[in-house]
Amino acid sequence: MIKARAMLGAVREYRFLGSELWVDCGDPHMRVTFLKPELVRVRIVPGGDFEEEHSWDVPLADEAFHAVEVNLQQTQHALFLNSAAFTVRIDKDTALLEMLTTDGKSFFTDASSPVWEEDRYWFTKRIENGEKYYGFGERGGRMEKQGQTMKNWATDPSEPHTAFVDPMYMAIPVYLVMSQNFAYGVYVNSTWESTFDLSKSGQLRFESLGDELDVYIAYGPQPLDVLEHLSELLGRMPMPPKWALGYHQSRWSYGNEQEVRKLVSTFREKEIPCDVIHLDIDYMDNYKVFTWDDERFPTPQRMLEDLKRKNFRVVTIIDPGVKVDPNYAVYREGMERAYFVRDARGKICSGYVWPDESVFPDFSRSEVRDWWGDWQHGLIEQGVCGIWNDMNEPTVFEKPFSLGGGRGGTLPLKAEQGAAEEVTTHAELHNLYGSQMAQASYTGMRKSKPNERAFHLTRSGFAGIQRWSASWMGDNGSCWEHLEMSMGQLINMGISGVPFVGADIGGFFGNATPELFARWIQIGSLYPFSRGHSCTGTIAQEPWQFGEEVENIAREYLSLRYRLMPYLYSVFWKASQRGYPIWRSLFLHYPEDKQTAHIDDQVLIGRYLMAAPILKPGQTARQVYLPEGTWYDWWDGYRYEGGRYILAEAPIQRMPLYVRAGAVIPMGPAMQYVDEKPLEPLSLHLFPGDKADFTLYEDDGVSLDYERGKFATTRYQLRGDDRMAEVEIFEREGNYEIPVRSLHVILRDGRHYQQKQFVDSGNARIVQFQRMIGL
Ligand code: MIG
Repeated sequence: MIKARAMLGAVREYRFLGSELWVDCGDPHMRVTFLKPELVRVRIVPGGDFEEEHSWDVPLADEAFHAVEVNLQQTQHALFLNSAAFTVRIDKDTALLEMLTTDGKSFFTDASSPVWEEDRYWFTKRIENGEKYYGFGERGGRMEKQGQTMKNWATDPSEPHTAFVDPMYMAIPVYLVMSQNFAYGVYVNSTWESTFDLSKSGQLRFESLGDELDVYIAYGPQPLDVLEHLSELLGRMPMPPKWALGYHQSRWSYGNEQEVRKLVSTFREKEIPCDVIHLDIDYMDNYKVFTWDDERFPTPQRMLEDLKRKNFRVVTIIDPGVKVDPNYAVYREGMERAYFVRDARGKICSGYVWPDESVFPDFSRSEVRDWWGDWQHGLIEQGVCGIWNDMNEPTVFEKPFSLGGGRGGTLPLKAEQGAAEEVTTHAELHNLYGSQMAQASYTGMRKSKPNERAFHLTRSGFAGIQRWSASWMGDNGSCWEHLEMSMGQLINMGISGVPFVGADIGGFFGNATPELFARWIQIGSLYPFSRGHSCTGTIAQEPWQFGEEVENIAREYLSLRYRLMPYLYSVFWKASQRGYPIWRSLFLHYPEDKQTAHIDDQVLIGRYLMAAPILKPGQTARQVYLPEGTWYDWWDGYRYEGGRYILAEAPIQRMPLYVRAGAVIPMGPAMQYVDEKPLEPLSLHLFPGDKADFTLYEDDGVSLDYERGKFATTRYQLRGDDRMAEVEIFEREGNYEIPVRSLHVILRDGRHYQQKQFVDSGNARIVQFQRMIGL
């Protein structure tokens, strides 16, 4: 029997301070604080010694929220803390917690008392009938997570990604629950190693190292409302530079300047749209960060300028490991200033990564982050446009790679990190290492170019990583299972607060077949972050490497991405404003439709567009679920009644794609790179049916002026009935100047297209069409 150090007892005393309730329940003390009517924070700690704030805290401080009115009621058995949105009930005999909706449904209810035992604590929550569990950050396996045990510990998994791979690179203790007729979400504020255990039916168990149980619960009732509240707490993605929404091409590695120049000219010759080239580790001199190999890349600045002139941006990889080499300035400086992580006895922690023996900056200290940003400045000055952080779990090996590397691990858990006044162990900050490195890098770029948006990509990160970075799902493989896995993975990342995500198109390890690549680029062209990448030693996987047919497919789907840019960019804006995912599971928009609960082989891109990619070899048709309502086939306009499965034809050239009846999708001309041409014409594709409301967002795409209000929004409202369809175009708002342009309003009424043309000078107008339904 485990002897508990502490458990909850009866409520002995309580104090109510307006929006916060303090409860003494035996040894542990509890604080329940409403930050918004829909967001509550519950902290419980033995002895009642609540933690001070840390500089590295992820959630927004309580003081940043406006105080909310809550009222306290009590009965003989319980205390009830009521906000306008929901109630927290504390049982007087046991101090167990129950959350209640206004119509009395329970959620996030203790199954038993939390327990504190030695260096850890755990809590258990009842899983109510019919609940479904999503999110939990970056995982393998299916979208809905009951039955799984999921560890939060940033790791480079040594085994291939399967349904069982766990943990992975990111640690994001955030989840969303769909209950009977409402949704709620949870963020557990622990950076320590922790585990969500859903293996026992009817119960969620969370166990973490550390002492203070600190958990935030957001109530919907709609799932998107939950994501909005959680993202207010954990932060949202800033608008990325628009070019970062273009296609990215990477491989390990484009080895020299000629190869890169050839690569970019091939994209343009073949008219395959592309904006960004990634340089993997071999551009560096002996893998020393912030250097160039001067044989492979003798004139980086000139190369970067030329590429920029051709409208290609370059992103370079930067790993955290700094090569131990007294002749290397980054190492020397970091040593002199004591910026590298040390163990408790003051010895620098070194280990083996690409540069051989390396040391690791302590990114939890602000002066170290600034220093790193300053080193990065050189690359930015030379013309590098974005930074890609890899190995930042951090992953550290036992032996030199020339001797096989030995076991992959991380820094010693007892190593010390943090500023002098808040020194703690690596064990506590490990999960933040990737986020803090991304923060250093992102902030550094912002400092280097004060009025430019920064693009950063990271492999590791913690909750809130979206404030600094896009992320990709690490080392997948060129196999159908991984194409399929990317769907649920990216959907769950969005639910966990990280909207700008992608997986390596074509697969990293191994070699894609033409068919696999074709199917992958079809859906990959609609990934929020769309990048092809491939491991060293594999076949070339650029879009033209698989023959003409596949090349044409890549061109067609990437061109579609670029034509959809006005729509996509507006969906990104929603993500930055509200924290809504870009890639959305069907249940986020159809929470009442229980069929959608497990569908992770289809995805909504924004509100209106639904992709149903082919994820199996040899398939030329698939089952597609159409939620309630009417749907149009994107390609041929065929109209379907939803609330049922259909069989979709999908010859190799075709990825099934649908639009909700009741959609406004703004599109632009095809382009070779983002903003190659003005939005001329702006095409407004209308799909009549239900009412639709869409706001087009426009700004200069590169500067931070939008933060000071320099942007334009245009609201469109579609309505009508079986006989007519009408779109109301509201007057353009905001103070970003848009030249007069032509506007094509296109009614896509099933197979019938009707088009009307106007001059668009931002004025309001109503455009009407007679429908030809049934003709
Ligand atoms: O030890 O930089 O996930 O994208 O190409 C492998 C080389 C290190 C792992 C990354 C991958 C990258 C590779 N890196």
